[in-house]
Amino acid sequence: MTIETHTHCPYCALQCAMTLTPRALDAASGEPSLTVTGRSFPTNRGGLCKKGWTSSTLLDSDDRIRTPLVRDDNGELVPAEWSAALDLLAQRIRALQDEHGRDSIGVFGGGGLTNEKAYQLGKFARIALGTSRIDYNGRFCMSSAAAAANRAFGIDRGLPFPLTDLDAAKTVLMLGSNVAETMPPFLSHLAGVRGAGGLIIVDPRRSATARLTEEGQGIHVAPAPGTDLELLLGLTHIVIAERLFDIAGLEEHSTGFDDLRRSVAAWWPARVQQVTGVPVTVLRDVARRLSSGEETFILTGRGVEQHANGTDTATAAINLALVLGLPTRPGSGYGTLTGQGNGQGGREHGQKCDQLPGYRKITDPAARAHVAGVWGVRAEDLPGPGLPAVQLLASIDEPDGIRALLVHGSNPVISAPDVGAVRGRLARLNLLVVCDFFLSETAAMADIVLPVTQWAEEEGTMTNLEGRVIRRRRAVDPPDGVRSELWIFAELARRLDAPGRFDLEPALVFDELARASAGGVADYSGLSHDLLDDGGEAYWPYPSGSEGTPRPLLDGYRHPDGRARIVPVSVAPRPESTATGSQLTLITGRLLEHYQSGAQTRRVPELMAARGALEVTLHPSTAADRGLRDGDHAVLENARGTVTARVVTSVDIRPDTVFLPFHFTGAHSANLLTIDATDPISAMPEFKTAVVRVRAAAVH
Ligand SMILES: Nc1nc2c(c(=O)[nH]1)N[C@H]1C(S)=C(S)[C@@H](COP(=O)(O)OP(=O)(O)OC[C@H]3O[C@@H](n4cnc5c(=O)[nH]c(N)nc54)[C@H](O)[C@@H]3O)O[C@H]1N2
Ligand SMILES: Nc1nc2c(c(=O)[nH]1)N[C@H]1C(S)=C(S)[C@@H](COP(=O)(O)OP(=O)(O)OC[C@H]3O[C@@H](n4cnc5c(=O)[nH]c(N)nc54)[C@H](O)[C@@H]3O)O[C@H]1N2
Ligand code: SF4
Ligand SMILES: [Mo]
Repeated sequence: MTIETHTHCPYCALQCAMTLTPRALDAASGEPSLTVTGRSFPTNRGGLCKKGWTSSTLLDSDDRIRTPLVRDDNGELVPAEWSAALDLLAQRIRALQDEHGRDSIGVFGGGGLTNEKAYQLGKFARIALGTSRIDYNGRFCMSSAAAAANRAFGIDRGLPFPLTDLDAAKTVLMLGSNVAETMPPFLSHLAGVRGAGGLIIVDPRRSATARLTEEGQGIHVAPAPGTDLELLLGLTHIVIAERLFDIAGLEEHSTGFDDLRRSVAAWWPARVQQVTGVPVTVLRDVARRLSSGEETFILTGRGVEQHANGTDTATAAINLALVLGLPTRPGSGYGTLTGQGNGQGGREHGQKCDQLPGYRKITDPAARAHVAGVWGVRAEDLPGPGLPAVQLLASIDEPDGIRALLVHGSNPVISAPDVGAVRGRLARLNLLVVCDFFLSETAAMADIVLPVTQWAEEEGTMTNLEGRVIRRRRAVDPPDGVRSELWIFAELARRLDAPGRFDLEPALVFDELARASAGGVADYSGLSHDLLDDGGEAYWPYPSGSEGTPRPLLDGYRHPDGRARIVPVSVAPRPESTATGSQLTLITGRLLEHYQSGAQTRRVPELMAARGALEVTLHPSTAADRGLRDGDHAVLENARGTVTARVVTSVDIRPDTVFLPFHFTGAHSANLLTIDATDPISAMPEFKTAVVRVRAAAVH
């Protein structure tokens, strides 16, 4: 009898449902030991993308680390026994704590960790290490959208509605999202709106998603990179000036409209056209479509959020949605598309530097008392807020900064902004520890590397982009020599004489997480592995005794008075002046075949065969000006770094703009060029734009 396991994809937040079926491993053929098939589920409807189809390859990969590695006196990483590696690690942590204090140990988590691991990591940092210095890669991903939603709605659930609500949409405005490459099965939910001619994609590139608007299926709006805030202020100006909205409803459900009206007054259409390059006629057309009163959605992605003004831009999108009444209108909505597999759950359970489980604030005395009670410690012994990711990494060079970093589920040597500087800093740490399945670029720099289980080798839960909590299931035994992260936390906690429990069983950790979250914004207290195994629809908030909440905003906003906050925002100077003369604006993003830093997908032969090397996209005229043709090599440079890439010319990009994906390594890392300036509210880095010069590379 074949035993099938019903689980979900290891990669992105769509968390497509899949079935894993064992097959005899034929070492010679190199075929994976599990076959993957798409499974019917409301989000992916049986579909998977290339990354999902090939995901099981990595379970059997020769590149897997199967024993702890410790750097020896010659600077080489050499295999070690688990007990020896953990003893050494605990001893080195204690020595650094004795000399430099508890905040000298930093922790860097990931939005791909299960809820159980993310929760336990936050607890481990606060009560086993006693450090405030924990943050995670979600700071690079969701922080601006989260900050804007919390401020406006009092709750941050990426999509506050099930994806299937999109099926009946008549108009969808998507800003800075390329779902055709980043979540391909998502497209089934756009079929209806395309049929209605109402898909509006805002992207400076004619991306694969922007091309879905062709042949009367919608509009592609291509503003100058980094001008979405002005665009949104302009659209709001038109909606207000042309009275395309219901003012009584707006004033009943929100506060701050008068300030908003004043703040958009100066963004008349001609001025917006001048700044963004989007014609006045298009602005008016978009504003009127959004105001039709039919099923209408506004969605944002990283293209508008990953800027030093990302929170304000997301806020401007929310303000437009509020003026139009979308968040509380049944059949319509506002949302952001969460990115990493557990990007939603990963931001709720305490790996953020300012947060305790249940999306509680670490500065709130009641939250501290509740969580300390669950953990069995005194509230006064919990550390206070720490530093967000970019500042955490920068603190390595500061006298009272971190001396050690424990990395769980991220590869910042590729994915952090200004990685040239990050690489230097990590090399200056006294102790770098990385838990991973592979020797990622960050693991390769570590003093201690601990090999962990992969997705199909462990139980747990993930919270997808809709706020739906789903089960990750174990389908195969892990290889000898690797351990679960929950086991590593427990073993280290014991060696560090930590208070509190560190359970090994994911179901028990989940039960504790549920208790810790009770009464918080992200309340999971009514959930358990058993309940999820029964296949119910489980959207948080799911307080004990309730049924879950697929559409939390239809019950009213989560501020005490039940009203949304309209926060007027304005345009501020950019961290780096706009490209002038022969300079170009670099924009960065993703390719269908690769996931994030590429630590996983660069190890899948099929994906590498499809996309094996870095390519820079240039407009043909821009290339010609520099004597470049398709297939040539170009050098991109600025004060921070130099990147070489093969040239691909395309009319899908503006002549003043170039595009690089950030999935590649060494001199092909786009983040050698990005700036570490951050948003003042969310601490999100300016990943999406940088000023570069481009020239032909010397002959090869
Ligand atoms: N294949 C693949 N899929 C993924 C991932 C992956 O690495 N690979 N990662 C997952 C994760 S963690 C995330 S966060 C999501 C991200 O998913 P998306 O947000 O869809 O991904 P990006 O490609 O980063 O950015 C989207 C678009 O923003 C555009 N853009 C750049 N600058 C600007 C700008 O100034 N304004 C506007 N309006 N648009 C701009 C880019 O041209 C790009 O097409 O994808 C998830 N899915
Ligand atoms: N220029 C530019 N830079 C960007 C972006 C961009 O658009 N442009 N996007 C940003 C965004 S949105 C994101 S989300 C980040 C992501 O970038 P990273 O944080 O680097 O994410 P990954 O590449 O997914 O790294 C995950 C690492 O952890 C390992 N891993 C996976 N699961 C687990 C687990 O359960 N436990 C442990 N211990 N390890 C695990 C993987 O093998 C991999 O090495 O990149 C950001 N960087
Ligand atoms: S869209 Fe995302 S979840 Fe679905 S198969 Fe692809 S990577 Fe996996
Ligand atoms: Mo992300």
